[in-house]
Amino acid sequence: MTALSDPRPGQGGLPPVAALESDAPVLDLSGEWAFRWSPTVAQAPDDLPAADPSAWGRMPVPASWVMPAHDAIHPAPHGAPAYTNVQYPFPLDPPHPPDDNPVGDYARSFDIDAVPDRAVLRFEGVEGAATVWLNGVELGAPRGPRLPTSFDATAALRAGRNDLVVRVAQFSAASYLEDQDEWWLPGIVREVTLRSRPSGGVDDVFARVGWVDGVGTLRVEAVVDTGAEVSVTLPELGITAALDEDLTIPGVEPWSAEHPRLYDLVVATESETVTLRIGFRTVSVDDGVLRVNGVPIVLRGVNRHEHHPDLGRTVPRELMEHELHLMKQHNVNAIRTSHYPPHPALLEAADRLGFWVIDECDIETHGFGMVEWRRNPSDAPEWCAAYLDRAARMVERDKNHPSIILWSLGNEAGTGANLAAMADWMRARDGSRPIHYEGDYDCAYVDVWSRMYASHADVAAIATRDEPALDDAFLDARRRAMPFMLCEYAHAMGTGPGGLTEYQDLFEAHERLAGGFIWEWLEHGIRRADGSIAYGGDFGEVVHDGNFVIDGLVSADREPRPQLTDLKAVFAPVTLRISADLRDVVIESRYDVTDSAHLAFDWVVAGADGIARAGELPVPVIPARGRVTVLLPAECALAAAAPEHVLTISARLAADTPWASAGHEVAWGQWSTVVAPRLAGSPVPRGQGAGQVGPVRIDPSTGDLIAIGDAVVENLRLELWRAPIDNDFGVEWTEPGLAPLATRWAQLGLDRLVTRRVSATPSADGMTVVSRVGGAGRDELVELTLAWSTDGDDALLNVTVEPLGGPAVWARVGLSFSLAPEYAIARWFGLGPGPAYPDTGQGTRLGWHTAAVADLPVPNVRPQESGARREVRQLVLDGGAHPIEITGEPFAATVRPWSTEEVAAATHLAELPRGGRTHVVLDHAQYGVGTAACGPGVLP
Ligand code: IPT
Repeated sequence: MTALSDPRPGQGGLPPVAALESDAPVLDLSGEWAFRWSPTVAQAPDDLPAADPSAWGRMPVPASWVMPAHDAIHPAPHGAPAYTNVQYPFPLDPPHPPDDNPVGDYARSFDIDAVPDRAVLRFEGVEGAATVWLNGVELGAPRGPRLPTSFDATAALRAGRNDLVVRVAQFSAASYLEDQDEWWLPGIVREVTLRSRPSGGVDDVFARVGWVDGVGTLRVEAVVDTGAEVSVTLPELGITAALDEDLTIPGVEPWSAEHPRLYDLVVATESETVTLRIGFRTVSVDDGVLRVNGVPIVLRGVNRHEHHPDLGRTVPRELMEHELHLMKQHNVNAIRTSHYPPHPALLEAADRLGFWVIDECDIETHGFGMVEWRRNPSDAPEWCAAYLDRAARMVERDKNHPSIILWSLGNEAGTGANLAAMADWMRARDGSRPIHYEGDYDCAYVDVWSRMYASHADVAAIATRDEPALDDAFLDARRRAMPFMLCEYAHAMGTGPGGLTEYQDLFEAHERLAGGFIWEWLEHGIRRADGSIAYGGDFGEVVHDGNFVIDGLVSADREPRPQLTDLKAVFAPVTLRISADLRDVVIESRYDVTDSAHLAFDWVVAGADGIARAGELPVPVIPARGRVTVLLPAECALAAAAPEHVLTISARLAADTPWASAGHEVAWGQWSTVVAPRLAGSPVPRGQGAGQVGPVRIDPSTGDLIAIGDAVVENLRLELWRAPIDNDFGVEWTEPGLAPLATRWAQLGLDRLVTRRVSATPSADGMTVVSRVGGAGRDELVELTLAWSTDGDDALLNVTVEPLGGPAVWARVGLSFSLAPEYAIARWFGLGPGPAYPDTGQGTRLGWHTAAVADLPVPNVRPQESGARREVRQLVLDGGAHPIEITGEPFAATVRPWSTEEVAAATHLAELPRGGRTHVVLDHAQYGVGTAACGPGVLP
């Protein structure tokens, strides 16, 4: 097994070719295979390929073998997932893997009637170092988990039964190139197929497609077996061409992510027909701006990993299709395939549904950054062939996809000659797509400038080409002439990210800025036998990076998280601004390519009792990047102007699309007259005697709030803390000298405030209670004054919070208390239905909302503060003795079946206690959430 220390590419494979749809027969070998696991290479039986697999366990193919979900069909040990971000889980001793190197042996048999002219055994992706035997003949050794390897299987194949055996060692030299921030999940993770290759068949096609000045261009190159006659046709256009002929095709519609127009291209010989779906488009960098078909584009993107909570690295096609529909529904128009080429089906879907794609090569050596990049493979000659091999296998497989507008060399691999060599090779093979790689800070070998998590201020400077100069004047001038993008920004971990709107405003305002990609689309949780979701460390890993792998816009089960709703609003391709005087609405298009003909507009006026009036809003077709002012119909303006009403104008799909039905809301704008909503006027029983203030009962000696009506209230107190969100544990990139917020709050003792009652003084119509509050051992005291009074019907509470020491940063300024668990329903007028913090909640809207208290917090895999509703003017807590209604100046309400301390103490969702009281926090102010888990903190 010394080959495991070989830094060169895999052995025995055929030259890489495009993934083509052909009429030649294909046998899909997916399904349950025989499987045997050994904890180390040394302990793996030396009996392959002859071993009899009948006594082995079972394992699905494709899937990662370490997943707990396989326990049912493979009860014997089969290893466990391990999560590391930057650090490798083994010492940096390239090119050697460690001795603790688990092995998975796979076997299956299949029958064929006859051996075809030629046969290819194709592995779409094997994670780990594989050796492949067919009928006892060694075919070769694939490397590179997210790239295909094809073997010529003709000689080894026989009519009747065939035996296929694959040994996979989890670690090898190749692992040094696969240090992406994700779980280590070995296995045959993509399909295995046996493909018949007819003599005289079409082995490879490269359709070089462009669209220049309104005219399509096309040149079809092909690799054809034994020089057979080839026909090239575009049936829809009635065009027949020769190979290598440069065609210009007037009148074709261009392809774009907004209008993904595809044409069939048929390449045929006598023995085989392959069909491609091509799109006419040209990508360029002109005047420092990224353009497609001459038009500047804004990437509203997400980073997408391939992960499944039960299968590991394998994502079933229907689920992948569902993900892309979700993205389209949420106004996402771009995907960076972080950090490796995706399953080929994703690119087919991206062409069809319309996404701008950055296809990224399967290379990351991030862990060498922890040792100042010493011995980084990216700059060591013995690794060059592996880098070039991966570049070629990506470009050759994916070269025909119109959705791919940029090739990316990889992620976080430092700098070095091997990356430069990849860029040179890619340019020579396919000069039609600019090259991306974020790690090349000086942009010596890329065509676009890309950064991660840059602050708003940095992006603003770059927008106007005012970035600090590089030392090298030539490189500086070159980089200054490039477009800019954020290949990662806004880390969507836990409660957050904040600051999306401010980034988007910059992207929309400056042509140099080509937009960016949120980190990241998907959480990588793994389901355990008890159904709970695991993160790093939960499988006993010695080194791991905890829950840093749980940072997505959707859960591992693809449930949208609140940040996806917010992102939809921020990414909206049209904006609607209703004038203060209800005269008109200004509608602005952020489409780069298409006009608004596919949209229909309507208006709704709603009040506390539901919809009052609604109608259509005729809007003229708005050209791409255009704007119209539309007068509001009298009926609409009149209804909206009535007291206590909210007007919402929506832009919706006028017709069905492949990803959403007609009526799907794309964007909206609001306008409202509601200042203080009508009180519900529910009668609250009230007692008599000392300490009774309207419906509220206060202990006359201590000043403690005892009850509201018949509802017992416990522990009314000042709250300055929150259960730290993931961002509160991060060091802000913009202020690296500052400790994380969670540390600063703990130093102040905000998580363990101690109260001293100073006075409880009766007043004419109530009582005034003064307390001093502070953290044990600290002198940053706060004086809290609760002045209770009544207007006869209601209890009025005037709260004064005065800091006596300082300065200090607080998570919030609020009051909390708890009620009996029967108070399990919340109704409010304010922003909703989802949560909002000062720098999030762009997707929430003003209105009357209802939710179960249990549904208000976000079910974060690692519990943390979540679920605040903002701009609340009226909150009704219901389900108990009688409704309790709270009104006031707009406040934030956090209502949950746990206390702040209980949320903070839990490390996993299942640890949160059940059946506890209903805890209510009413905030006058809250700290924002920012994105400091990875990136800048909260904007001032
Ligand atoms: C950046 C990585 O590219 C990405 O894979 C992920 O780890 C992300 O951070 C954080 O979740 S690298 C980091 C040093 C900015």
